[in-house]
Amino acid sequence: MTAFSLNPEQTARCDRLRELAEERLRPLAEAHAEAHAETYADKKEPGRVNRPLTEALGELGLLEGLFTSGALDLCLMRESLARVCTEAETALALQGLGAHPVHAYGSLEQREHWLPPTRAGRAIAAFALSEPGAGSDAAALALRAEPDGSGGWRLTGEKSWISNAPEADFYTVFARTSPDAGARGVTAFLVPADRPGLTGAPLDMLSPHPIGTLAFDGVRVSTADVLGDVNHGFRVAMTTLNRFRPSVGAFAVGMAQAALDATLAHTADRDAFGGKLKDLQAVSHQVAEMATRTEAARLLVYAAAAAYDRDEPDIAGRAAMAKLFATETAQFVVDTAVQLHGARALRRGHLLEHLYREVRAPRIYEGASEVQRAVIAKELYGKETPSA
Ligand code: COS
Repeated sequence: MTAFSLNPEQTARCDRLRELAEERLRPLAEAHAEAHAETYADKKEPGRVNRPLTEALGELGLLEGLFTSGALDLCLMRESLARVCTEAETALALQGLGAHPVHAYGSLEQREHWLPPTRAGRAIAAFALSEPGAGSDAAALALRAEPDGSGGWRLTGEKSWISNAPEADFYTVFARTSPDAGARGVTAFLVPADRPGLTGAPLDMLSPHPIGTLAFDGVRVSTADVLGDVNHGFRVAMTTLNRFRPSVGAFAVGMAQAALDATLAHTADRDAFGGKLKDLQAVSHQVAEMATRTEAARLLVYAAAAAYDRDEPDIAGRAAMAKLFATETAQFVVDTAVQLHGARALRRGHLLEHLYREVRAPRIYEGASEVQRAVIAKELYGKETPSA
């Protein structure tokens, strides 16, 4: 293992993924955007699940990779796709986030029923943790799971900002089975979308991301629907996030790299003040800064993912550092890229206009930057305090 460069086989796989994204996936993302073109007018059509795109990810074997690859390979997949097609990247990631709890904690029946269609891209998965009153403070979640008198429960309450809702085919739902028990009173359930009493609505967000609310009106679940153990669902949520947080960083690195590539091309080509833009030190130093920070973020992401694959003890903190640094870096890089391009970058449909909208949410979802700092600090102070 080198610290840290990819081997030729990994580099070739990333190149191939970018080609596939270019040839097979981006046209499907563009066709979907075209079909929902009102999104770009003032009609504000919310983002919708792109089923043909998800099925293509299945046909290309990329969804299979979600369940067979290590965390580093997952990062390489997400970074490569993000450089070319953020919609494909996100569709892939959401299948992973929603289905990982089933893969890691599901019974044989649950896995056999749901994982093959999820891998094929025919069943859409979603991870339902956040609530109107519990976002960063996930242990405060209040969706009630009340005993139904026959060994099962009835779910009552709301979830919000759930990616792929309300169109997903199944949800990994975190509900409160023990009142007043905080993180120790949460249970994870696999809830098929067609359960009576489950409804939802799409939300219109800054970027065309499929996301919505869910309402549970006495939805019945049984012991066969539990993922893991009763009252141990918080662990299911946290370990899923440990796996995915470095890869959110990889998504951010992919977007930063795409913005950097566009900026290199533009500043080398654009005439200004009797030369090219890149001849201005104010410009070239900004580009150097963008490249340096992107590379630092990439290394932190790869290192956190490799630590996860080696099952090292301080995974939560390293995953948090990777996600924090990469998402904040991508925001800086994309914003600087917009600045160096000028007005053209803000035109609807420009790559950077798209990235500018896409880059904001990852600083919030799967644990806001403030939560990542809290996780890092907790781990630092939990360790033996060094003597002064
Ligand atoms: N990995 C494994 N286990 C973890 C963990 C992690 N990253 N974080 C917490 N846990 C475990 C703890 O070990 C503890 O277990 P025990 O009860 O067995 O001791 C339990 O979970 C509760 O931990 P803690 O008391 O630290 O929980 P808090 O209520 O303080 O919450 C944070 C911790 C803030 C880190 C958590 O609420 C969080 O991650 N919030 C953000 C949620 C999020 O990402 N939402 C977005 C959803 S996806 S879009």
